Amino acid sequence: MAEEPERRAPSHRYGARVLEWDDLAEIAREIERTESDPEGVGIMTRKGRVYPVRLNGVSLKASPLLKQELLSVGGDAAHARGIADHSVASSGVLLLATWGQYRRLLPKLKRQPFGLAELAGEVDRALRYYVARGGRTVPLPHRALPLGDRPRVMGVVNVTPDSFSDGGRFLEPTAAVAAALRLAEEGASVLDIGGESTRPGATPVSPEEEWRRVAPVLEGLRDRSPVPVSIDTRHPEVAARAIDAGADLVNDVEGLRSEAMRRVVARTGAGAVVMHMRGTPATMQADVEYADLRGEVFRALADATDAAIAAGVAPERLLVDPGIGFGKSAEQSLELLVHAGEFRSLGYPVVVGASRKSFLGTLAGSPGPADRLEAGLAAAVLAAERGVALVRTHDVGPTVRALALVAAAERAARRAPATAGTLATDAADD
Ligand code: HH2
Repeated sequence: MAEEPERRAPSHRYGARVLEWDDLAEIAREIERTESDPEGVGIMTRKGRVYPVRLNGVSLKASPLLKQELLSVGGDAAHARGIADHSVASSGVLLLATWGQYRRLLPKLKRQPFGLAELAGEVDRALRYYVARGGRTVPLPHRALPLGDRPRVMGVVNVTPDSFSDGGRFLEPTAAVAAALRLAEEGASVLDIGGESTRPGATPVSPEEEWRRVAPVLEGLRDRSPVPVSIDTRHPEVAARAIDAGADLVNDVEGLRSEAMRRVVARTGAGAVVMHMRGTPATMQADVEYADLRGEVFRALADATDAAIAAGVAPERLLVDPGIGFGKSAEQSLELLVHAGEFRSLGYPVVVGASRKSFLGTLAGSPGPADRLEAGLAAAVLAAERGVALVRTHDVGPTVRALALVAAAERAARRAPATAGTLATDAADD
């Protein structure tokens, strides 16, 4: 008779458990629980997480030096194989280092040639912006917008006959004003009013017609909205009149690419959501090929915000948005959503609009916009977890309730460790 194999439960003598953390405070608290030396908590916290930083176009001369310097502080850097045999002129580089290793690397790089000093400044800023948490207030012409204290919601009201999810519902101004005020009551921190559909292939609307649609709604909200109002427009003349009529933000799906739009925003002191879109709503789905989707969107947003600042727009009034669904396939929209946190490296609050969009239908199997609430809530939670400051949605009440859980989880993660003093991230003593 065959012998029964011996059955033994696996050993859990040490309770080996892989920990999940994100926030430095969380790492410090876990290290404290080992009853480690308080000084060690600070030192080890800075070793508790690797921050991968992606760079483009690092020269043949700079790449090996960068790798060598990073290896010397205990990190590493990936670059093109062709750097070694000089078959390429430049390379994309991926830096892999802990906070402490960056703090030792960056001063060294600042003394190096071949553009490494400038590169160090950029890496330093990206890291600081990425880890920066906490609330701030965006100054706006009529009302201020608090952001960053918790994930907040931008409620959408489209005063159009043809918007993809709410077209025709709010063409009557009193209905639109009532709907917007209801969204504010449900917890929206901004109301986004649009008079032109920008869904793929939508018929463009003249600025006159767009203004005819939105003017009475803005007028109705001017003294009644408890929260800032944003005008969703690509037309500078509509933006200027809207700000005069009480709007605080310009939500421009063309990312302030028009010089006239940049001038309007600069002159009025309005805030601006700079969204990424290649081409126009009529043409954007014709070419959805990207060699490096996130890299290209990042570069375009960096260029657009730089141009806005050069035109006189105050950086603290800018927000950025990767433009989900605008010239992107369903998979590309998903990629931008799950990596939305990377855009925080630009230093501006990140906005994401996924609500009811077709990629949710494609990926979650919900055919019509009306069936996409649950997938939209999941998208909002994914975005908020990644540090997106403002989620644009048609479904305000449910989204506010879903994001309250994300806010509670964040508060718990950021609870200060007992040895808070040791967390001064600039100390270079690891
Ligand atoms: N999406 C739409 C419109 N404006 N603005 C920002 N910043 N981000 C977005 O993702 C975004 C946006 C499209 O949605 P909707 O307004 O509901 O539809 P339509 O363009 O058909 O009116």
